Amino acid sequence: MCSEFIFHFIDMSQGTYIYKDLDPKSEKILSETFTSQFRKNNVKYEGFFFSQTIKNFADAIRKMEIRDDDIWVCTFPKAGTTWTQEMVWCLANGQDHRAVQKHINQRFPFFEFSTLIDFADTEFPVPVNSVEDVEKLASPRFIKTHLPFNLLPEKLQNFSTNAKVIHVLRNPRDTLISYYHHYRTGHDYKGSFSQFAELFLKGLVYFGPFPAHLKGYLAHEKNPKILFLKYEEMQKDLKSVIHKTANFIGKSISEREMEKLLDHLSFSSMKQNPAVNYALSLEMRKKLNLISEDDGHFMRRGIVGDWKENLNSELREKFQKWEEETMSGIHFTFSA
Ligand code: PPS
Repeated sequence: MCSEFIFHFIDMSQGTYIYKDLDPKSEKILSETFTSQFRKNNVKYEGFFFSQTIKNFADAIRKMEIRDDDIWVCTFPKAGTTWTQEMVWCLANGQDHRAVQKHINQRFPFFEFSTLIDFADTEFPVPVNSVEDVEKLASPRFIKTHLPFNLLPEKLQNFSTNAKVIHVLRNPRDTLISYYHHYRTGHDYKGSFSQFAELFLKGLVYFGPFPAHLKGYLAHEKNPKILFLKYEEMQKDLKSVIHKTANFIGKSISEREMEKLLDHLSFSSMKQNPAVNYALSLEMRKKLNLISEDDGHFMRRGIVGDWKENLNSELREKFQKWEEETMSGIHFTFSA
């Protein structure tokens, strides 16, 4: 079965939260707006927000063997992960490879998927151990992860193999908007946008806090085994990003292939491509009444600066303060 189906069967019921040191307002938002029988007991683990299920996998993840020909795409959620996965896979395998039509989750699986939700009690056809599944993949492996740097396999963290890591960044304001829609359509979140923004700023969304996630990777900016890309840069000059990425993974691309790839990776093509647009997942969720008929698309707007239309003056102020407080030491800018 196509692993896209993993999202289909998540049901709603009350969960409890054991996140330590949670302020009452956040506790209330979390317990009232973000509940599911598979999401009981969220925790702060090594500084990051997770379902408690992370604890069942963290050791295996830490000790995992890394292969020299692995390619890892590591991102904070909604940074342009799928876009980058498709670019990398096509560069590595060629766009004419017949497997390009397979779902991206099969070609480039989501490593820690099983840490997000507790599948133990379900009868649903979901990957019960996505970590083990990835460990068993044939080489070369293409692996997607949202894990913060300090929770990656140790051999990736210490760069002791020739595996390649590609990290993609997106400005936090657009990330927030995109993540809010993802939570609504994929995580059964029932709260308002402003409540979600509150959780995001406090780092109470999966893989948050955003600044710590960013800093964990940026600390290795000078390491030649890790390539940093920016969503904004991909929007502005995808051709240069493709060249840079091809170079990083040791591939070349002809002008003809480049034209084809640019077309394949355009927002309009990807929005229509069932291998990457997650449309089946959303359709199924609509049929099961988990989300409403008009609830959107995974390939939603695909623009830079969406926040300008979505953050009111109060939230802009909050964001500005938060950015100054949490990211002022970072020399990195999100503009292309
Ligand atoms: S996830 O769930 O973390 O894997 O999501 P991720 O793939 O990182 O991010 C989804 C956002 O990326 C946008 N996207 C694109 N933008 C421009 N061009 C292309 N080809 C493209 N492909 C994906 C997608 O629309 C989501 O952003 P928003 O802002 O929600 O539209």
